[in-house]
Amino acid sequence: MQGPADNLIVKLTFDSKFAKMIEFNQRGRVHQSDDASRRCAGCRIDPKKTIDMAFAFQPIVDTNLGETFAHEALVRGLNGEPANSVLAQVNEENRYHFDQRCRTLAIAQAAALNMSSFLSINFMPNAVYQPEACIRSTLESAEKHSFPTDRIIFETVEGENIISRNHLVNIFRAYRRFGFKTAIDDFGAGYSGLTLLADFQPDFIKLDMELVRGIDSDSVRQSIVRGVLTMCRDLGVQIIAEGVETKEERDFFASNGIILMQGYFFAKPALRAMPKRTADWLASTP
Ligand SMILES: [Ca+2]
Repeated sequence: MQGPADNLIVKLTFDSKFAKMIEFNQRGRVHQSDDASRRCAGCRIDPKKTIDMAFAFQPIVDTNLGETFAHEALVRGLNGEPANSVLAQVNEENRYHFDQRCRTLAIAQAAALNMSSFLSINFMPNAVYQPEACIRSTLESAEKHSFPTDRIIFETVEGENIISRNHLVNIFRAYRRFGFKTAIDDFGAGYSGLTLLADFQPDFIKLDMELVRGIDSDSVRQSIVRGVLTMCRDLGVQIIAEGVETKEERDFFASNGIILMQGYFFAKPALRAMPKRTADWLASTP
């Protein structure tokens, strides 16, 4: 015998601006249920305490236009303490709630700043149990704060702790279906590499700063990055060079057709604020 939950399937509908998740049964639309039996592992974990946090925003610059393409939301303590002081408090008990709260708070703070660029949010793949279920609070926050979901980028690194690459690829695919943009972070470093790209082609890859640093005088790095650029053009993936700190690094990427850049050369992250353009940034504006 089937109960109401047995007939429940999740469908996605999209209005003009915001993705909305609506649950249907065979007779039509039903209210979203908070029935504990249908909640997955993450929702059932009761965090011992909420971690205090705020966000700093750092621009990703479109160097062709001289404009801010996106702001990456970087977690900080309430008074701007470094990310590590916050991340050190994350454990098995609170990881799901921390990841969820990172998303909703980043969206709320970006909306409060009237951010009109893309918003790039870092997420933890091992805090996502079921992509479709675990995205609900993100969608609700976007709607509540009138922040369009098609202006949100989800970036992550393929960490050593994730359950499996298939899990991460499934998350990315689900997020793409929801209309979000996707990015592989720290591309070229450690676990974030070619085989992940072979399984999923995101909208962006963020070149790890170890490949960026001093590239203007390093022929090996230049060769690697040119190869990545050729590959990404074939795959329709856009490159973001992160950790750009000097004019020479900026000039190398610009002359090789890499338009999107992030780093201290343009602006440092600003706590609860969108950084103003630096003199270097203005000087490199066309
Ligand atoms: Ca990142």
